[in-house]
Amino acid sequence: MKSPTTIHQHIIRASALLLASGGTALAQLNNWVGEGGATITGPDGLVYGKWTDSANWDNGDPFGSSKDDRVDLVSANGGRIWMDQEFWVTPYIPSSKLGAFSINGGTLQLLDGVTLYKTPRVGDGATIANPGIVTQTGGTLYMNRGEMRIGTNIRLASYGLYDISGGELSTAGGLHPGGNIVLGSRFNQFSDGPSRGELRISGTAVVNLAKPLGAPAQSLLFGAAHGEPESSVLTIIGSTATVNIDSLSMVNNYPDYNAGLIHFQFDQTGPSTIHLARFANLAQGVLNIDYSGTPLTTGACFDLMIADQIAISPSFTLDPADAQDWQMVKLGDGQIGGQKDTLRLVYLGSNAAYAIWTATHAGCQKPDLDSDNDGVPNGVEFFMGQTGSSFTTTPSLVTSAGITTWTWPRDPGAITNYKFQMSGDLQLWTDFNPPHASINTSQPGQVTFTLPGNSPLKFCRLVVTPFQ
Ligand SMILES: [Ca+2]
Repeated sequence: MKSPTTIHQHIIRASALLLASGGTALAQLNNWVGEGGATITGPDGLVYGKWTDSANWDNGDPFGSSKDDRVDLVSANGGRIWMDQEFWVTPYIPSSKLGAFSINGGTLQLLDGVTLYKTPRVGDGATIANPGIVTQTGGTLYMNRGEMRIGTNIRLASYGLYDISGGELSTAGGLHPGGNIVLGSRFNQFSDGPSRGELRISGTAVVNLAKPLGAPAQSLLFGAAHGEPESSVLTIIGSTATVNIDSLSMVNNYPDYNAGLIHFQFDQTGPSTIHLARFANLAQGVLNIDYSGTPLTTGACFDLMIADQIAISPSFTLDPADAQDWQMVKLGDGQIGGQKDTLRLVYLGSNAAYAIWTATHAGCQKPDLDSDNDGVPNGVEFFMGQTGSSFTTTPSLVTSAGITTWTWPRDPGAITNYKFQMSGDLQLWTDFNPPHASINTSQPGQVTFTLPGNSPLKFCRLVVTPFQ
């Protein structure tokens, strides 16, 4: 008998963030505090018109009573406006600076907080019925040193939304790079009742949050919250936004509260991945997934975050309803300065064990592919308990006392269907399905196939099908 070949086949349907540098930039910052003219020329060499320049506003009265202000790209000053007042978008305060606010073009540079770390606020003291909302469809809003609070609860109730579907929200550029954003408050829990602070990113939006120059050390923080609907929320919709965040922290000092919600809504084109220059600390909070695309197969993956370091605590969890279909997998060494870490979402489908295996070891590939190009399909490597990232040696036939056997290592935890097949011509195959007298599974870590003696069949193979 010709020695059978060891065909082992699986058959399946079968930016660098821009930071001001050193003392030179800070000296420039200080110079801006006292500016009171109608225009200033920034260190970027560009001229900014002061925000009271009525030509820059749709109603010419940003302090007025319309509470519906809008900044557009205008010819004057190249469409650039700087603001030396506090930027409060909330209908709560009778003498409020702004109500609902939209930016559709041009550049709005917030200057407050240069030395005092003042706080641009969205929705402070507002309610669901009368929220504070910033809508950005274009243009650029440069935050600055200081802290933008969306839905802060210094007042009893708060309801704030920064909804950006186009243009750029940045703490990384402009005149004063280096602020931070808080959803809710980092000092207080959300009060009972419908309080909410949300940063919603969709469309072609670009969000660039740089490393803060002052405290706190994270560029995006989630305040203590109770979860939907009273929560601190980051929503990422679709796959076409750009999200670059230096650092993100979901942790608070209130054990009875979570640290908010990250909400991804996407279809088969995937989510916009959050890229973090430094770290994501996911100590508390909830990950909520809304998938609305075409049906997925076991092991389909989506990368939600890529960072220098991602830390996930057990108290950061998938929404219970999502956990039936999805699981989080973290890749990387978890070290600052090491390889990048990835927070990956994997669709469990009909075989959660294979899904997690391929998300971890095989680039989310299907079982019939060969992620490490060593000739052993992913499904077989999964069966063997291999990592799929190094050359895998497959077993040879052993003949003893006239009996030929083929023994495969098997991961007892690798739930999968398998069978042996033999053929005389590599065309027609005869199945040997377990349980079968020729297949010995008495050892949990291996499977031995005893080839039939005096068989005209010359070839054999192992077929692994983790899912149909
Ligand atoms: Ca392989």
